[in-house]
Parts: sequence; structure tokens; C-alpha cells
Amino acid sequence: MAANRAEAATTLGASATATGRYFGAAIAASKLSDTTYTRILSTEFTSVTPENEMKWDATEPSRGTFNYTSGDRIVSQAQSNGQQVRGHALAWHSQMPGWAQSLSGSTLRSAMLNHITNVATHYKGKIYAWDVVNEAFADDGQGSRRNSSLQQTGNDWIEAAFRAARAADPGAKLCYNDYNTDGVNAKSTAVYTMVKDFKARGVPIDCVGFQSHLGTGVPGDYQSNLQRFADLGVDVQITELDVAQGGNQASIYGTVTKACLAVSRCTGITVWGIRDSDSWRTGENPLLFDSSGNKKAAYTSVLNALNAGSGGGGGGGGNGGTGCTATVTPGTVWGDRYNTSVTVSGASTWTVVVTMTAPQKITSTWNGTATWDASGNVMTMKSNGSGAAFGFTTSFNGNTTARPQISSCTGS
Ligand code: 9MR
Repeated sequence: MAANRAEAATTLGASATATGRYFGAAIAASKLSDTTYTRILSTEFTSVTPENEMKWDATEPSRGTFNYTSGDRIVSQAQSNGQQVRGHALAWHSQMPGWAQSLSGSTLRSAMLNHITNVATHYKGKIYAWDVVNEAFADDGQGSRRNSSLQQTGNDWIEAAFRAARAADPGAKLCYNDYNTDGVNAKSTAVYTMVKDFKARGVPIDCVGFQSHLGTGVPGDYQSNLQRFADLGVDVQITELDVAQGGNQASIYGTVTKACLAVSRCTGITVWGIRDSDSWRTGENPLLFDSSGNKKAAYTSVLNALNAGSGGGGGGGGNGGTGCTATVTPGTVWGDRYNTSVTVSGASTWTVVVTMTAPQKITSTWNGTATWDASGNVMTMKSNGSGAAFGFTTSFNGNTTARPQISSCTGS
């Protein structure tokens, strides 16, 4: 079984990067002039999610008239910080503009598809992963679909949304995102069944987001729930993490972080806000920084878990490989390309799997022997006797935000 160990780092982003993952925050365009906020944002996070700015009501306030001002502001700020962007959310029953709330049936279906096509096209090449469909399952404890006007356009509305998103931005990972799916239960099992069906029928889906708005506990099967989705062949991401401030806040944050690190296809964690005062959960103080911007015990718990944890775990290898550590160091960035170095410790003969986000492509490598999967996005680098480090150059090809992810490190 492969087991990577990250070098100790002093920010959430750097520590997550050393495991091949991102660490993100939901942010608001209106707060980008707050210097405490932007200092923490640029120092600690490698990914951002617009909290409201890319939603339907924000981006298409009247039918066919699109407004990208606030979303664009977030994207350009992220790009100047070298951060990835998670797009949120293309189709959702909530925060629909008034004009769309008054539509139904085939008129609503075509308005939804037109919305997805326009927004995903506008942001093409700039989004690491889109929440294509958000919160489409009910809280009835039976795994039913939510009875929304979108659902009433036909049970195939979710796959239609994913197909429209893929056509508009083939380079973005396409996610289904929901809450109360954080353990094995009827709702998460209904999502699981849908994802399995989509994979079997070739409906484009790449990832599942687990919002993880948690109270005073975390499901005991949190990690195994992530793993069962990963085993379907999708990435999993913690997309909106916040935890009520109670006795266990720090340890719950640590448990969630460790669970992601233990699942090789868990590609990153996003917390739903920066400071407690930025949270939608007013009065619950559910975030990693207090209202003055100081690090809380929950912050330290996450950082320690990232620094101690395993990296991409090799997807359940268990076939005789030993553990090793693959630590990523970002290198020079040019206008059209950038370098990455990877240092391997814990084994002198090693195999490291690096996954790229299309349309980015690795154009040259050094100090290892590289082979590629059919998509050209997954590089398997084997040691060739030239030492404990290798490197590569990646061409942006229009996506300047994505960064390579270490999927596994196996020693032999
Ligand atoms: O944090 C968001 C808050 O500012 C908005 O008022 C709210 C509107 O519904 O949406 C919040 O974000 C939600 C996210 O988009 C989807 N999952 C649940 C989040 C918290 O409600």
C-alpha cells in the first residue's frame, strides 16, 4: 500500500499541495477590499469557490442578459494569486432568478440548458471543477429526488445539465454537489446509484462534492463513504466544510481532513468562508479563523493533519509496493507554461503517478522515465537512477489555474 508523507509546511495551501491536493475557501467578491481577508486568502488557500457570484440569480438576472462582473473579479483575483477556481453552481433549485422561478416544463428546461451553456462557455478554461448540479436530492430519508421545478422538467434534467456543461467546457471537471451525504445514508446512496448509472451509460461526470456542513459530530463512515464514490471512478471533494463551534470542532476538522487524505481520489478540501464573521452560519463560529482573523484550534488541527497525513494513497494498491513521499515544489511560471519539481523520499526506486487537468499538458520531463495513459492527462513517472527528484514543464493551453495532483507514490 502506498503512503505518502508530506513535508511539514506552515500554511494550509502549502501542506495540501505537498499531498497533491488543494485547500480552498468560499469567498465573496464584496470582501476583496478587506485587507485582513485578502491577506489570509492569498497566504493560506490554493483554491477559491465564489460563494454566490456564479449562481443563476447573479449571472443571469434577466433572461438572456448575463452579468459576470463579480464572478470575473473573483477569477482574476484567484489567477493573480495562482489559485484554482471551483465554479458554483450551474443548476440549482435555490437562488434561481425570479424570471426562471416563473417558468416550468420545456421552457424551463431550455432556459436552464441555455444558462449552463452561456456561463460555462464564459468561464471556459478558467474553472478547475464545476458544481454542475447542486442539491437535487430530497431530505426525506428515502433517497428521492427533490421535488423542484427543475425536477418536474423530467428525471433526466441532471444528465442533460452535465452534457451541456461538458459541451461548453470540456476541460473542467464536472461535479454533483450535495449536503447530508457525508456518511452512508439513503440520500448519499441515491446519489451513489445515480453516479454509478451515469458512469455505466457514459453521462459525463468527474467528481462528487460532499458539502460537509457539520454540527457537533461527523459520521463514523465519512471516509468509507468518500471511498465508495471514489471506487466508482470519480474524484471526491469536500466542498463546503464548516463545523459548529462546540467541544469537538477542532477534532472534527481533523477527522474530515484525515479522511480526505486517506482517499487517493479526494482531490481537495474547501471551507465555506474564511473568518467566523464571514460565515453564513451566523453565531455558530464554524470556520478556521476567528472574526479578527486569528487562527483557531481548528486551524491547527487541520494543518497538523495535512502535515502528518498520507498523500494520494495509490487507490487501494496493496500489491506489494512500499510507501514513499512525493513532495511537490512549484517552479518557474511563464506566460504559457510552468515548471514543477517533485522530490521523492522513503524509497530509492519509485513510481509516482501525476494527474493533470485538461487542457493543460505536460510538454517535457526530466530525471525520470514517463509513460502516459490514453487521455494524456495521467503521467506515470518511474525512477531511472538519476536520483530522488524529477520535474516537468506543463503548458497552460488556456487554463492558468489548474496544478498537477499527485495520485500516488509507490516504492519498490
Ligand atoms: O453561503 C451562501 C449564502 O451567502 C447564501 O445566502 C445562501 C443562499 O442560499 O447560499 C449559501 O451557500 C450555500 C451553497 O451555495 C450551497 N450549499 C449550502 C450553502 C449554505 O447555505
